Amino acid sequence: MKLQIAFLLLGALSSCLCIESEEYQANGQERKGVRSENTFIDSLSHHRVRKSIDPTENITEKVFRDGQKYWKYIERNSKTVVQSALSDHYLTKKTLKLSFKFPYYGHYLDSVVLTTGGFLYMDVHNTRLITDVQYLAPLMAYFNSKLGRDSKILTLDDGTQLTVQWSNIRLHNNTDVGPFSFQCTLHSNGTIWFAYKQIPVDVDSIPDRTYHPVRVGLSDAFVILQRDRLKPIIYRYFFIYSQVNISKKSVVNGSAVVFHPKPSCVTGDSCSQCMKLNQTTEFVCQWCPATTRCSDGADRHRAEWESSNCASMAVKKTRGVLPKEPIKISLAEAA
Ligand SMILES: *[C@@H]1O[C@H](CO)[C@@H](O)[C@H](O)[C@H]1NC(C)=O
Ligand SMILES: *[C@@H]1O[C@H](CO)[C@@H](O)[C@H](O)[C@H]1NC(C)=O
Ligand SMILES: *[C@@H]1O[C@H](CO)[C@@H](O)[C@H](O)[C@H]1NC(C)=O
Ligand SMILES: *[C@@H]1O[C@H](CO)[C@@H](O)[C@H](O)[C@H]1NC(C)=O
Ligand SMILES: *[C@@H]1O[C@H](CO)[C@@H](O)[C@H](O)[C@H]1NC(C)=O
Ligand SMILES: CC(=O)N[C@H]1CO[C@H](CO)[C@@H](O)[C@@H]1O
Repeated sequence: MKLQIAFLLLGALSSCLCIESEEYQANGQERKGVRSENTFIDSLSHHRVRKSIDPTENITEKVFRDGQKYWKYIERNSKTVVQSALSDHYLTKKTLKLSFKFPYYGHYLDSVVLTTGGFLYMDVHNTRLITDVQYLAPLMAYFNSKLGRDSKILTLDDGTQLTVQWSNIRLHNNTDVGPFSFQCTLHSNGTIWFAYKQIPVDVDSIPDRTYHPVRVGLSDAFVILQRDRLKPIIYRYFFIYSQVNISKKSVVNGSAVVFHPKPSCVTGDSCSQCMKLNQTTEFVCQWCPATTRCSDGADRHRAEWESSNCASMAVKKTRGVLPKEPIKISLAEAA
C-alpha cells in the first residue's frame, strides 16, 4: 500500500524513477526491494492550540557569530568513536544509545538516531518523515560521506554530554563546493550546542531536494495512530507542536547556536508540581489524574491524553493558589 503511494507520488513529482529509494535506511538493511514497515501510512500536520505560534516559546536560542568556544575538539579523544556504518554512505541512519538521559522538550530520551544528513532524529519511529518531524539539525542537507576519503561521522559520549561531528562531508550531487565540518553537542541538562567549523558555501544557496530539505533548527511532534477497520494498515499522524528555525545566514565558519530549554508542563510528575509549573511558566499546565501526567496538550503523550479524555477531567485549579509570578523571558536575538 505504502509502496503504491510512494510510486504515485514519485510519478507525480518527477518523471525519473531511476532512484531506488530516497529514504533513510538503517545500516545493514537492504536498500532495494520491499520495505518492512509498509503497513504504516504516515502524514504530517501542524498542531495549533494557540492563535499565534511563537517558535521560540518552548526553547530560547542564541546565535553567535564568534562561537568557537562551543566547538569541541573530539578527534584526539580516546573515547571518540568513528561511526563507520555512517562514514561511507548516504541516506543512512543508525541508532545510538546514550549513556545518560537527554531531556528533549521535557521528554527523557535514551537514544538518538544518527544520520549521514547532518541531523539527528529524536524519536524511534521508522518513518520516511524523519527529515520533517522530530529532528535536531545543525545542518540538514543531502550529504554523502562516500565522496571524499577524509569524510567521517564521529561521536563522543562522555557520560554527561554527547557530541556528534560531521567531518569533511560533501553534498551528494555537488562535490565542487568542498567539505563541510560541523557538530552538535547535547548536554544532560537539556542545553544544545550547534557549532560550525567549515561551511564552504552560503547555506541559503543549497537547494532543497524533493526528498531532502535543507534545515537548521529543531522540531518535535506527537503521534496519533489510527488503525484501519478492515485492512492491516496503521495511519500515523505526526503533529508538529514546536519548530525552531534558525536563519541559514547564521550558519558560517566559526559560528554557533545555543539552545536553552524552558521548563515545560511535561516535566511535572505530581499534581502539586504541575500546578506550580502553571504558575511559574508561560504554559497553561493541567494535571490528568487518569494518566498521572502534567500537560498543556502539546507533548508526546497527547494520544494518551485524548484516549483518557484528560481535557474534560483534568485538574485546572487548586484552591488558594499563589498570585502568578511575573515571568522573565530572555528573548532570542536571531541573526
Ligand atoms: C520553518 O521553516 C519551514 C520551511 O523550511 C516552514 O515550513 C515552517 O513553517 C517554519 N516554521 C516556523 C515555526 O517558522
Ligand atoms: C543538485 O540538485 C539540485 C536539486 O535537485 C539541483 O538544483 C542542482 O542543480 C544539482 N546540482 C548539481 C551539481 O547537480
Ligand atoms: C547546562 O550545561 C551547560 C554545559 O555544561 C552549561 O553551559 C549551562 O549553563 C547549563 N545550564 C543550566 C540551566 O544549568
Ligand atoms: C571557511 O573556511 C574555509 C577554510 O576552512 C575557507 O576555505 C572558506 O573560504 C571560508 N568561508 C568563508 C565564507 O569565510
Ligand atoms: C493556570 O494558568 C492559567 C493562565 O495563566 C490560569 O487561567 C489558571 O487559573 C491557572 N491554573 C492554576 C491551577 O493556577
Ligand atoms: C511541551 C511544551 O512546552 N509545548 C509547547 C510548545 O510550544 C507550543 C506552541 O508553539 C505550545 O502550544 C506547547 O504547549
